[in-house]
Amino acid sequence: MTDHHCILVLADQLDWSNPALAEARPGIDTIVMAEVAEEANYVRHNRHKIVLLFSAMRHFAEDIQARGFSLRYFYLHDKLPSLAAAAHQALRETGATRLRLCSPGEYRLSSEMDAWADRFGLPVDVLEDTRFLCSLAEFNRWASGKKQLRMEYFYREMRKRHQLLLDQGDPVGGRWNYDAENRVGWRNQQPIPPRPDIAPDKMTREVIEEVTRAFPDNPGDLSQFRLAVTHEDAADQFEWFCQVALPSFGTFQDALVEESPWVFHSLISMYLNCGLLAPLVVCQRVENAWRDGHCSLAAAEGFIRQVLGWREYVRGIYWLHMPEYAQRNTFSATRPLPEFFWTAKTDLRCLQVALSQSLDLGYAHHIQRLMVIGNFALLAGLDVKAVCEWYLAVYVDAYEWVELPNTAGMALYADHGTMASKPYAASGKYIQKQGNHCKQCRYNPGKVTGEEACPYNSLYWHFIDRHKDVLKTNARMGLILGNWRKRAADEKAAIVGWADELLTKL
Ligand code: FAD
Ligand code: DLZ
Repeated sequence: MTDHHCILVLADQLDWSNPALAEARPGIDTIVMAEVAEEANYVRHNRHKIVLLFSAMRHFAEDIQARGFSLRYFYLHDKLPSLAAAAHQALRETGATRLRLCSPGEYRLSSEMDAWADRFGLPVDVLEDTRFLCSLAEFNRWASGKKQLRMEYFYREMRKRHQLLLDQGDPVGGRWNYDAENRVGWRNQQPIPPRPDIAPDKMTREVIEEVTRAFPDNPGDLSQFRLAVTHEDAADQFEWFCQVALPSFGTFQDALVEESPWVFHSLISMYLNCGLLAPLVVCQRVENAWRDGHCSLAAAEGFIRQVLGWREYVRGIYWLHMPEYAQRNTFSATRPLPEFFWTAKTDLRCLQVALSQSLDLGYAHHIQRLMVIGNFALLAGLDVKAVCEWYLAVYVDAYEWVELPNTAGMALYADHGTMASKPYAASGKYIQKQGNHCKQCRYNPGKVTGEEACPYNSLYWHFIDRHKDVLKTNARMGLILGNWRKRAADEKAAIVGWADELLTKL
């Protein structure tokens, strides 16, 4: 008799290229999916993320059955506590001789799974996740022997390997990177098109009701839930981006905008990260948009660099350095997370906008995450683990493999430069330059001390002053440290004293 296997599919592995599914045998194997409390509660997840995953799982489950597979689906109300409990129960019910699954995206789960074979008393095959464009072995090979890793060089290799934006092996247009053209600040230059709405279908409406009941204290305003939950709808959303927003994506990639949470961004990270979209497909589609004359090279290259470069790079860094990476804290930052991270009640306009949309929608674009919220956390010396946990909880696209290097590494410089060549610390002037929040704010980005002064300004100098010994080892910080050193002692004392007062009030 043929051996019968159970194939466990996690909520962020919802595609047929999932290696465990690719080998599944209809009529023989049982596919197992489970909505479980442990995964929903390991941080206070945004309800948008829970609805997205549960509804996408239920829609994918329909597809699985339509293709003739047996399915064991555990609903939240079945009250299976954990993925291990669900897998174990499915193995017992079906009498399967083996469990197979694609390796998970978080170290926490991956190390737990090491004990599953003993616990279940049968073989457990954890297959390499082949849904990325760079395998972990390839990344490790690229990283090996290098004193310092930089995304830009990795990205060039990836462009060559996947034949993207190349002209006979050279970068099209003669340059690898058009970032310098993608930093225009927002001054209401053009209308921002409204996003096409996806009305939740019956299945999603049921999930919304269940999640509202089961997670009453989690962030997320579900009356605003408009995410795609199927491959088809995610592809339509991405196509809308390519046709309507992509031409302006590059130019305003770093813009901070009062009127729109999304600006011209693609809004696809949540789909890429759970399997509703595939990274190579979106890169190729964007390259074709450029080749068809639909967008500038700066827009196409800017987009492809994010997906082919940054997304793959952060994953490589995560698995290269875990579990030690999660313990790093360059600046020994331990200040507790202020309550307003969970309420958005702050009179700093840029921070209030970024926090409230993060809590309500589970979305903020890169510059809001990095230069508004992350920058504030860096300057204020907020506890690295607490900040990382907040990011993991709040965003619909957050899984530790991508969240941790971005938050601890890029935003907080807690990894001492593994991700970023210098801390992304900035004063209120940067925020003013990039957008129009300051006009609505009670603070003045031109002032450094006093009740009207933008808090980012004195906090910025406080950060430079308190970490000057660490920062002076970084050549890129030399100019700014020199400027600070040259200032009069009483002026420095006034700025540091004012920032101290602000920090005490936090
Ligand atoms: P776009 O701006 O349209 O970019 C296109 C795509 O590029 C994104 O969908 C994403 O897949 C990819 N991308 C862009 N930048 C990055 C990056 N730095 N790392 C990885 N992929 C990238 N992204 C996540 O997917 N999950 C997270 O948990 C996450 N946490 C972050 C935390 C911090 C502190 C920072 C600074 C960034 C974080 N990012 C994270 C990266 C980035 O902010 C989001 O991918 C992006 O904002 C998602 O919106 P979008 O789809 O509209 O992206
Ligand atoms: C994030 C999440 C949530 C909220 N719920 C589930 C779940 O009920 N079942 C499941 O299989 N996966 C869930 N996930 C995604 C997992 O946490 C994810 O697979 C790991 O974080 C690894 O990336």
